[in-house]
Amino acid sequence: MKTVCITGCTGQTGSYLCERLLNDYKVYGLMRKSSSFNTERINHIFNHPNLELMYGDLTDGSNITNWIAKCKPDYFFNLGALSHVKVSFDQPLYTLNADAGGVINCLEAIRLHSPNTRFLHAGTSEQFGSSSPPQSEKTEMAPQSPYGVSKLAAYWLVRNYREGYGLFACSSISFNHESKKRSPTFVTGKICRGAARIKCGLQNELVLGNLKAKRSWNHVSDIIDGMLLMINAEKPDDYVIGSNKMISVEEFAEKVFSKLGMDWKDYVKVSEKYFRPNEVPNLEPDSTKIRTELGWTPKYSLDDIINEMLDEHMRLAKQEVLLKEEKLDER
Ligand code: NAP
Ligand code: G4F
Repeated sequence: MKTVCITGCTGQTGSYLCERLLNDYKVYGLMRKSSSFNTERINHIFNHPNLELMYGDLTDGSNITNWIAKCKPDYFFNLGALSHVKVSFDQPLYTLNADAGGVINCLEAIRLHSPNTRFLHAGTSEQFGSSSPPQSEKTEMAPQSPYGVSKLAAYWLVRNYREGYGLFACSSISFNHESKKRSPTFVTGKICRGAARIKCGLQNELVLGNLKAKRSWNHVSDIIDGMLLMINAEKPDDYVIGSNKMISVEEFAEKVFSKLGMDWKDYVKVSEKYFRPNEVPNLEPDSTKIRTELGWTPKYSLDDIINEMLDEHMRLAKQEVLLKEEKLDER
């Protein structure tokens, strides 16, 4: 049976990828030690015989080296990262260490201990920063945050190791991807959760930051399809992955609230607290290269994504209401 290493397996994308591969591959997942449970997204597969989890951190080179030397995987997906753009301004050096230094740790370990491993790094549209949309592989990269800068460094490191050492190493340049497992610390999750809780009487307002920024929101399953095509391609290369047209945060909120029969303007407030020192105004993918060279065909529309996220957050909000009522009954 072929083997796969996945960093970030407790995260949104990593958990979907584990689930997708488990029946056909032996999957080794790297998870961080945390003071409370951080396996919520993989609890349903936690005891699967093909899943082996190990504690680790991308910033710990010896830990990554030992892991790769032991597993010698056929495939390696580096999905672990400090992935929150605003938090990267608060923790710039940690972000550089984890999101760029962590990639050096992976690439060096592969070069020295498992040179036949195929390596995919999760790059991001944040690398394009202030460049005009639509963005393709040829667009100038002008990142606007410690996160974007770190991911751009990682992207160049991957290219260096591919060209210098002949490793099969590639970077996906993925646009925003969402799902029912998206953390509500990101704006789509925050809006869907907030609207559902307002609908169920659990909160009165939703406080957001910059409503004018535009993003292309895609489904995580489509992005994973692209990653799998890339890592199985004849030769390693970097590809933009993303398909949906960009819309603003404001338009996203309007769609979500109207699906629940509400007017967003009655509930959404804006606070400086959620603004970033630099903003990335417009991100929209030109994914011609991956469509024509690898036959990538995305399946999810923005409406599909919002419906899935809202269903989940309505389910959670209703559960919360029931729990509250039970507590009242106990008194
Ligand atoms: P996510 O939900 O935030 O998951 C990030 C994962 O990385 C979590 O499992 C987290 O562990 C782990 N992690 C964080 N710091 C780590 C470290 N120092 N060492 C090891 N693991 C660490 O992110 P996602 O949405 O799944 O994104 C997956 C990858 O794609 C990330 O690299 C992200 O930067 C990139 N990306 C995401 C998007 C998007 O829109 N989702 C777009 C482009 C690129 P805990 O569970 O313990 O926190
Ligand atoms: O949901 P966001 O935090 O995602 P952002 O910054 O686009 O980053 C995500 O996508 C990247 C790909 O382009 C990934 F690489 C990265 O890991 C992450 O998954 O913010 C989206 C937009 C921003 O312009 C932000 O300023 O929404 C705006 N926003 C407005 N109010 C907010 C809020 N963002 C958050 N998180 N919270 C707010 O209250």
